[in-house]
Amino acid sequence: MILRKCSGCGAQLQDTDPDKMGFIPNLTLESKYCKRCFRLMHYNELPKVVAKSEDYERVIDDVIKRNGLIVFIVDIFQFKSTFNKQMIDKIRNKDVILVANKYDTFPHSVNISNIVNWLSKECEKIFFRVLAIHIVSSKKGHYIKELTNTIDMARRGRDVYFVGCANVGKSSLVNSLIKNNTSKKDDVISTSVIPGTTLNEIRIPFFEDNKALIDTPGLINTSDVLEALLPISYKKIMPDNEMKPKTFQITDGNTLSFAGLAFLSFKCDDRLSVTMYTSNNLYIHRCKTERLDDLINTQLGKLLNPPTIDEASNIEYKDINIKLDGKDKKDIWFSGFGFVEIIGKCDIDIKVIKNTEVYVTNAIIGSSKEASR
Ligand SMILES: Nc1nc2c(ncn2[C@@H]2O[C@H](COP(=O)(O)OP(=O)(O)OP(=O)(O)O)[C@@H](O)[C@H]2O)c(=O)[nH]1
Ligand SMILES: [Mg+2]
Repeated sequence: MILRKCSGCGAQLQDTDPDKMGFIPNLTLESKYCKRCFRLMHYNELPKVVAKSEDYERVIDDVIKRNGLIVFIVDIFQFKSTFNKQMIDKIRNKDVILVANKYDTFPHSVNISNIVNWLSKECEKIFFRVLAIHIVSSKKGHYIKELTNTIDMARRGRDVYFVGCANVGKSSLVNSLIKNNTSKKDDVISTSVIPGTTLNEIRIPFFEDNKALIDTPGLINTSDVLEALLPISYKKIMPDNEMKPKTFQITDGNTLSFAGLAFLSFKCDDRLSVTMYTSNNLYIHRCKTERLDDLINTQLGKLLNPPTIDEASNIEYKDINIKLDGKDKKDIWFSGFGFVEIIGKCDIDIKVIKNTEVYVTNAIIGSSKEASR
């Protein structure tokens, strides 16, 4: 029996069961990728077999027993839902570099040091001590060199483990580090929009002392709007280039919606400035609150898409209320599809797809519009 792991997803290669992970029709000593990863890489076919919570738990529990440097990756666009407390508690006592990935999705005018300060305050709030904070784009290669230098300094003869929630870009980051530091031009590890693409630990010898970059399966976030939708909608929701924020002057009785994912109905005495940060592919709608029920009844799955008509039939919403005192600029984050920056005192009734976590923070973008790249 040949014991080999797929270089794309880490699953044990096997040629007996096409429905199980790691399947390849003819397993030989030269086999590198399972059929799933081969089809993903060459035909962009989305994976049907995905990692489960047990895969993440098994690997992370093993990783924390080892003496490695941890690179903890969050998605800057989904900071609040991917800065996961459960995971942080596991890695608290390790040497950790915090990496906020997908910087290319943020407006280019945002000052990078303001974001680093904001991230460092979020770490302080929960007493999470990290060696360094980096902001990168794995996709565009932004600031990968700076991260490589920090890893080199902090590693001290150890392996480097890449951990984080599913879909934050762990595998993309490992690919980017390899491409930036070797002659390789193509991705080594499989990546996709489907949470749970990496199935097992993947060890890639990388350093001169034969130590490795080690990719791991992500923690699947069940409080994410993606859980309520089908892959057809993922690409509309996940920004793939620089977000173009949309600012509205809002008065009492106005509603703003992120397609059919969330509806924010404002009550306020004075005019508010509201800026929506989300994928450019997501339709933003403004209407009078009194028209909202009618709009949802007639347009959900049509103008208000995602959800698609098929998805809409299974979707449930929840209602929440948020009051802002208007003293500071605030962000309201929606796990999966972005955030809204609000300046002004208001009371907001929010109708949002049930799986979505909603968080309020001080504004991440801050007041500076100074260009930094
Ligand atoms: N815009 C943008 N997209 C990115 C970036 N990095 C990763 N992505 C995309 O995010 C999605 C998830 O990337 P992966 O690298 O598969 O994420 P992962 O953390 O390894 O996910 P799992 O293996 O499921 O845990 C893919 O569609 C990537 O193309 C980035 O820097 N910018
Ligand atoms: Mg992965």
